[in-house]
Parts: sequence; structure tokens; C-alpha cells
Amino acid sequence: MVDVPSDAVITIPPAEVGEVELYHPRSWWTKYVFSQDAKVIAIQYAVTAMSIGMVALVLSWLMRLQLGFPGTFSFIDPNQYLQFITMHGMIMVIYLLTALFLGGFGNYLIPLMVGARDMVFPYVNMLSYWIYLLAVLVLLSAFFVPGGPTGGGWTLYPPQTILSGSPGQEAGIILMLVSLILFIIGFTMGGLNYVVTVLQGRTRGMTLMRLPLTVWGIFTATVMALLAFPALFVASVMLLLDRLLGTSFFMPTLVEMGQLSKYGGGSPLLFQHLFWFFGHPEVYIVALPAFGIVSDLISTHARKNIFGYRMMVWAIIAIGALSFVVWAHHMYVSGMNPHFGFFFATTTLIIAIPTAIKVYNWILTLWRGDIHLTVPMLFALGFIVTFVNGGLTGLFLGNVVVDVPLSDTMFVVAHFHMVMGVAPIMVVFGAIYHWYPKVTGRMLNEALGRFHFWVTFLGAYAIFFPMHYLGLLGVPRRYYDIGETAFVPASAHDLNMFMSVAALIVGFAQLVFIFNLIRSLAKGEEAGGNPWHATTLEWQTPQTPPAHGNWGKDLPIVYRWAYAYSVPGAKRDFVPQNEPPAEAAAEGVGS
Ligand code: HEM
Ligand SMILES: [Cu+2]
Repeated sequence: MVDVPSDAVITIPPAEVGEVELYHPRSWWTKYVFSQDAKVIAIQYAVTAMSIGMVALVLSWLMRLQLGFPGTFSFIDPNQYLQFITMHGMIMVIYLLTALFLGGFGNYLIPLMVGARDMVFPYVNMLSYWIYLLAVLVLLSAFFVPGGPTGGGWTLYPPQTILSGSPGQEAGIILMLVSLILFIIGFTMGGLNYVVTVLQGRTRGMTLMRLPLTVWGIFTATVMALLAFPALFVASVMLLLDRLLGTSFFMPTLVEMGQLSKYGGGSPLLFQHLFWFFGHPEVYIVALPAFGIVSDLISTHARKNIFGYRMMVWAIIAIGALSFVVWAHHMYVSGMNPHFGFFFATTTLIIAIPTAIKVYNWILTLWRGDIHLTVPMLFALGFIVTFVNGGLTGLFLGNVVVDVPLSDTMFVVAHFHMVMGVAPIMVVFGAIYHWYPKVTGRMLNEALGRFHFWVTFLGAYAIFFPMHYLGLLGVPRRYYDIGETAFVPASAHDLNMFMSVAALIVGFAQLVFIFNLIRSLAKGEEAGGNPWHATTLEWQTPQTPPAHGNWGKDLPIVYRWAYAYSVPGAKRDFVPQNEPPAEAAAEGVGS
């Protein structure tokens, strides 16, 4: 029998999907700009997300210059430091990573990987992108209004975000909240597409348990996002009402700049609960697509089937579900009831189990594999190392007694940059090197890619590893200048300088990457349809880049799971998901 998984039956999916006439663009505008083709929308999402990501990167340089060389760069003042932190954090987490993984990779890969012609609601999918773009523009406009963007931190905690005296209290905070509301509306339109396409748009033979883990990761993350973003949505609407109409959902009675404020009776803690009910799952909304993609990268580039496929699927689902009951581990210092802390510490540590299972399975996949150290593989390995590293510090911070002294120090900043900054970004890069040949028909330059990997990987460690130590010393986060204090030795300043120089170098390495992306469009080596000899459907399209409708006349039929690598007896070391059993048998598979 050709099939490898334990449910080796030639199955037909529960619902046969009939052919639906695709929307056909009639003009240049509807083909390339207001396009309803998921592949075009994916590229629009990806380009927008990476462009705004560059803004966040430049902001991080400005902050790092200030931290490394305080006093030398007098063009940032303390208010601006807070504003840059806020914009940097929010852009990186939401407008770059969430948008890129779901709107970018989700749109490109889901229809191709499940064997569909497009997303199920292409018009709504198109609107999703344009609303996202509007959200980005509203966000950026905050740099140009009086008072500038909000400086409330990416957590936007009231009361201070909307009180006078906070930077950006005038218009910045309003624009931030409006932008978030727009983002969520746009995301929901895309998200419904991703979920319904995975559930209803699969081609013949593509059972759920034959989906590549990339699809499982993006699918589960989308379901989570559809459940978590509403909490941020209502929190944003209520905070906007507090700011604009003088309601007091989140505002207690307080004195504002020496005057009793107009507010009273609200609960700032309620905002924290709503924010983190969204905020913690958000970490996994970014991490699960990364988990899925990494699984496929290491399986393809190590020519081995993924170890424990079913366990990997269930681990993704378990992590997704558990991450909804841990949110208050971000609130250990909020004065909440200690019993609550015990509950949330327990649930937090339980997540380590499915997560560790995934890591073991990646390692077992690599074990005795025919590892090709291609650029995507390097980034995948970089991800695993970094994620484990950030996960370990997460175990520290998940415990109440350890978190309390470390809370609001640079240790936290180091921890979350490792887990949800550097680690997912490694996957983004690995994925781009992996799928760029499918999107453009050309390979990215390998030497530049290796250079990009090593500088980014080692550089990220140079920036964020010493930061743990600063945190242990007690250096607080969100401080413009740590100055001379009894507990911070002079060496800490040297370390800060070192980290800032590393940040500049890492930033420049990204310019090399962008150069590679643009240069290879015209000059890259021709890729052919399946340069990595991968099994999944997106590599089996009749044309590369795939044409409108993806599959030509007939949809592919799926006969096996996505991981038929190095199958004993096969002539080639991979058997595509859609290769009919007869042909595979003729090649000697399983005979
Ligand atoms: C070269 C890469 C990066 C550098 C040099 C960098 C640098 C910084 C700095 C200096 C801060 C302010 C720390 C403080 O004073 O509290 C910060 C905050 C932050 N960064 Fe990054 N960052 C980078 C990449 C990322 C990425 C990829 C993410 C994506 C998750 C990210 C998410 C955040 C968040 C959420 C904050 C917290 C903002 C807040 O406190 O409100 N950063 N970063
Ligand atoms: Cu959390």
C-alpha cells in the first residue's frame, strides 16, 4: 500500500465540492489591484506588512540608539521614546506578524495546499486586504497629527493612555483605537475565508488528517484569532467611548493633573482582562502558523516524514485551546487574588507539555534525516533554538513568585522578543526562501541568504541575550534612560552599547534580504515547478507561478498524506500527494 499514515485508506472527503465558476478579472485594475485572487491578495498583504514592519524596525533603531548612547541622540525625547515603543510593539505584533502569517501566507498557501481554486468568498477576501491597508494608513497617520502617536505602550492600559499628560492623548490614541477596530474588521473578513476554505474547499481525497501541518497551524491560529480579537475589539470600542464621550468603562475616580477628573466608577482591571484575553492567544496566533510551517520546512529539507503527525496536529489544537485560559499570567502584579495566580500559573505550565512534544517531534524528524542545510532549513533550525530559549524563560515568568520581581524589567522584554519576535521572524524568513520560487518562478540567491541568516540569527542573540542579564539586575522596561543608579553597574552601559550596535547590524542585514528579494525577481536562477522536491500540492501546479484558478482544467486528487519522503523502495525520495497509486507503484513504492 502506498499510503504511509495509519489511516491508510483511500478516502473521499465527506462533501464533494462541485466546480464553481471563478470570478474572472476583466481589466488591469481588477486583475492586479482590486484583485479577488487569493494569490494576489497574499502578495498585497505581504508587501504591506513588510513595509510597515520596516517602519517598526527603524523605530527600534531609534530606541536602541537612545538606550545605547543616551544623550548623544537628542532628537528623541522621553515622550517620543514611549511613542516609539508603542508603535513598534503594536506594528510588529499585529500589523506585521499577524497580517503576514494569516493574510500573507494564509492566502497564498491555503487554497494551493488544500487543492482549491481560490478562497471560498473571494470578494470578501479582497475587502479584507483593503480594510487592512486602511487600518495601516490610519495607524501611520498618527505620526503626523498634533501630539503624535499614543505613548501608552502596546498594552494601551487605561487610565493613563487617555489622561491628559500622556503622550499622544490628543489624537494618537484615537487613531490607534480606530486602526485596531478596522484591523479586526478586515481580519475577520479574511479569517472566515481561511476557516471555511479549509473546512469546505478541500479537493478529493484531502482529508483533514492529510493536510500539511502548515495548513493546520494557520487554520487553528485563525480560529483562535476569530475568538480572541473580539475581546480587543470591545475593549477598543469601550476605551474609545471613554476617551471621546466621557464614559467610564475603564476609568476609576481619580485626580488628573491636580484636578478631580470627570471619570469615576470604572475598572482599569477590566481592560487588562480583556486585553490579555486577546493578548495571550495572540502569541499563539503568531506561533502556531510558525509551528506548522517549520514542521513542513524540516520535513522537506531533511527528506523525512514528520515524526508523530497526529500528535503534532493534536498538540497544535491543545496549545490553541489552552492558551485561552492563561491570560492572567500577565497580571500577577495587578493585585489580583493569589488563588487566581495559582490557577493561571498551573494552566501556563501545562502548555509546556504539548509544546515540548512538538519540539521533541521536530528533533526526531531531523534525527538521521538527510539534512540539507538550505537557507529555509537554517532558518527553521534557528527558530527551534530560539523558541526553546524563549520558552524556558517563559517557564520562569509563568511562576508567580519569579515573575513578581522580574515583572516590568528588561527580562520580560528579552523573553518576549525571543518567543514572539525573533522566533516567528525566523520562520517568516525561512518560509519566504522556501516559497519564493513558487511565487516568482525564481530562486533567491543562496549566498546572500546564508549571509542574511547568520547575521540575523547571531545578531538577534547579541541583542536579546544580554538583555536577560540586564533584567535580572533590575533594569526596568520602557525607560528612556536608566541613568546612574546604585543597582546598575557601569558595565550595564557597555552592554547596552553593544546591543545597540548589534541591532544596527541586524537591521542592515535586512536590507541585504530586501535587495535579494528584488534582484532575484529578474536575476534569480530559474526554479522550475518543484525545486525542493516537495510532496505538497502547491508544488504540483501545472504552471509556476500558479495561474488564476491554480489547477488548469482538473483539480488534483489526493492519495496520501503530505510527508511521503524517502519512502522505502521509491525511485525518487518523495512521492507527491497527488501522484496516483498506480504510478507510484510502477516506480516501486511499497512493492
Ligand atoms: C531588531 C529587532 C528588534 C529590536 C532591536 C527591538 C527593540 C525593542 C526595544 C528597544 C523595545 C523597548 C524596550 C523598552 O524600553 O521597554 C522594544 C519593545 C517591544 N518590541 Fe521590539 N525590537 C525588535 C523586534 C521586535 C519584533 C520582531 C517584535 C514582534 C513581536 C517586537 C515586539 C516588541 C514589543 C511587543 C515591545 C513592547 C512594547 C511595549 O513595551 O509596549 N520587537 N523592542
Ligand atoms: Cu501570555
